[in-house]
Order: sequence, then C-alpha cells, then structure tokens
Amino acid sequence: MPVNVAVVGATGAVGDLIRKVLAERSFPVKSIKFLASEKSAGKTVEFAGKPYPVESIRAEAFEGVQIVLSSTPSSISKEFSPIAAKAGAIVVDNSSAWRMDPDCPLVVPEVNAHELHNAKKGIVANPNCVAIPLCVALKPLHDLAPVRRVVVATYQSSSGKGAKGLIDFAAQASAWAAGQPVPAPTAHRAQLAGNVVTLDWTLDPNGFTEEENKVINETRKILGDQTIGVCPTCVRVPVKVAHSEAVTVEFARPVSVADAKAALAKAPGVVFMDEVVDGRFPQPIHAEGSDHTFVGRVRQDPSNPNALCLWVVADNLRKGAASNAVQCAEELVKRGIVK
Ligand code: 11C
Repeated sequence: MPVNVAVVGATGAVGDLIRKVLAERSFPVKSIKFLASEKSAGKTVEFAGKPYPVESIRAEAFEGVQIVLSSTPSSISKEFSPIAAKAGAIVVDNSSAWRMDPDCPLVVPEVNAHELHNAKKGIVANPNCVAIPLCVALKPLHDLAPVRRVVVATYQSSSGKGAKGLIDFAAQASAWAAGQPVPAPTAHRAQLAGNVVTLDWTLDPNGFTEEENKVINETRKILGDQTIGVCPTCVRVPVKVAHSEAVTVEFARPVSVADAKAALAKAPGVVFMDEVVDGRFPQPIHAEGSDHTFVGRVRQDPSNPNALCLWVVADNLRKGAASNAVQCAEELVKRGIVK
C-alpha cells in the first residue's frame, strides 16, 4: 500500500540518507514531502530523480501524512512529533526524545518488530547507533540461551558527531598526516587524528557518559529484559564512518562457539565473517554504505565458561540510524499499522 510520507530534518546528515534509503529500497511512496528548520526551508532536494522544495516544519505540514521519518534534535522532536501523531501519522523518530518512554516502542526490526503494534503515542523510537547493531548481533544468541551480562567497548567513528564531526576530523587528519600543527577540535571534544577519545560525550552523574547510559538502557529495552547487565565503555576513534564494538556476552548457561557461529550465520540482518574459515573479519570499510551488521571473531571467553567474545561493526548512519528507521516504516506498512 503506497503511503503519504514526510521526512523531517531532511537536510541533515541522517535526513539526507533517509531520502536515499527510501529510494534505494523502493519504499511504497504515494506522496512525499521534505521538512526542515527555517534555515533550510526554500532549498531543493532530490528524491527518485525529481526535485522537491524543502518546507519549514509546522503543524499544517502534517495534514494527510501517514508516516513521518524524523531526524531532528530532541527538542524539535518533543515539540513536533506529538503534533504529527495527533494529525494521524505514525512518527519514526531518530532522536533520543522518546526512547525511554514506556508508550513508545524502541525498535530494531530484526529483533522486536512486534513492538511496533504498541506505539500508543503514535511515535516509534529509533535506537542509538551502538545499541542497534549490538542487539542485531545479540538476538540470535539470546535465542540460544538467555543473555545475562554484556561488556562492550566501542570504537565509534567521527560521523557520529554529524557533518561537523567529519569536517573537524578531515581538517585534523590532513594536518596530522602532513606533520603540521593539528587544528583544535570544534565538534569533537579532543584531537581525533592519531588519537582515541573516550570522553567525546557529556559525562552523566553516574560516571558513565550519556552515550554509555543510552547503550545500557536501550539494549535492555530492545531485548525486552531489564535484568540484563550492560557495562559499556564508549570511545571515539579516527574512522570516518561505521562504529565497531568489542563485545563479551555472558549467558545463563554455556553456548558453544560452533552453535553461536551457526546462529549468527543465518541471523536476519547479519553478515557473518569467519576468520577461521575464510580469513575474513569485519572492518568499518566493509560496513560503510551497507544496511547489514557485520559480526566475526567469535571466541570462547577463557575466563568464563558461560561467556563468548565477538566483534560487531555497522554503518552508524545507515543501520545505526537512517536504514533502521526506514525498515521500521516498511514494517509499519507491511503489518497494516499505518492507517
Ligand atoms: C555518536 N552515537 O556516535 C552517537 C550519535 O543516540 O542517536 C547518535 C546519538 C544517538 O556520537
């Protein structure tokens, strides 16, 4: 069933990709409009080979819209997502505004698409770009034996800070490579070229960063089990696109490496790369531009009979944001949730 779509935040890094992914995946569009802040209103964007004007975000723009794909700062989403929902649309929102709201499902389609039926406020939250691939990789293992605890260290790319992060990183990297003084960071919180940065996010009162607390809370909500222990350390690394994650996962009982590999090899959304069989292992350069989650390096934890170690990589702008949101929209249509 073709539907009336609005893309909100259409000129940002993720909004731009949402437009591209909708066209790539031949999303069933009856009509489409592109909304953004006053600053971008009047610009033109291209969709499926045709130019479209960018309109400013305002209540009347949502009349007749059935699905909104939104990627704006939380404050804008808090104001406009309820307005769009009241006008009859279902909003798939990429900000963190609604993620922990009990009436808003937090959805990774490969993991918990059934939750889409519980969007009581007409808003579906799209999770954080670390939590999404982590849950895609954990779900097939959680189905083998319940996950009890996850320890994860991330290797997050500059693009997590948006277009400004990439400009920052490019300026630093070229100066660093030429042996010249590295310009001071503007978007990132410390020098990224030739460096790694663990405090690239606001520090929360519990000593974890805002990003780490999102990984804790969102992983539990997506997997539907508040008893799972999650201990993350989030780190920014000098990579343009795609976040990597070193994961140690403890189960309620032992899971063999062979069983875990077999489950991952057939898991939806996963590209399993087995360094033992074919010498391949996941890298950000594989994941960039892909909607899949790449998993490899599955090992027995030598210190814990109930635990395995694995390595997970995904494009943070696609599977970690735009593509996951479009997949949620596809499911909303397929399941007849969109009116
Ligand atoms: C980063 N993950 O890499 C962040 C950006 O929860 O949507 C996305 C933050 C979020 O800095």
